[in-house]
Amino acid sequence: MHDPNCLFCKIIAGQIPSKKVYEDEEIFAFHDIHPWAPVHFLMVPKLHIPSMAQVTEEHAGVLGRMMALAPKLAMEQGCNPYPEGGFRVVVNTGLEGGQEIHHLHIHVMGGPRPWLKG
Ligand code: DGP
Repeated sequence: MHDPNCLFCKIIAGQIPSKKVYEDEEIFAFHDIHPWAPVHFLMVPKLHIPSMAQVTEEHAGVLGRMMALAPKLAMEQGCNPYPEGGFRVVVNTGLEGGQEIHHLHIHVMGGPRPWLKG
């Protein structure tokens, strides 16, 4: 289901360009336009779900697949292996949760941070 007014639906449809990281029948991943970390990409369900607040049991499959895929994509994008390396997974939800784009997305952020080395 596509929301014609949704920025991320337009990115999924290719109507707005993005740097694609991954795509399958249910999931799209692309680089964040304002990265907060050396590696920062977003994973979205192709289904337009506005936020985590609307998630129900019927979405468990796709959300589970997104979480299972995140480590593989993080490594492919340049995150270092656990435990010295790693990444953060963040889902901002609603105004008070810092959400700006109302299409559910997982931020995956990590990568080499020289200031952490002792
Ligand atoms: P959030 O605050 O959780 O809703 O984060 C939205 C993120 O989406 C933010 O980090 C910047 C990113 N973003 C906004 N517009 C675009 C865009 O047009 N293209 C890409 N690639 N990312 C975008």
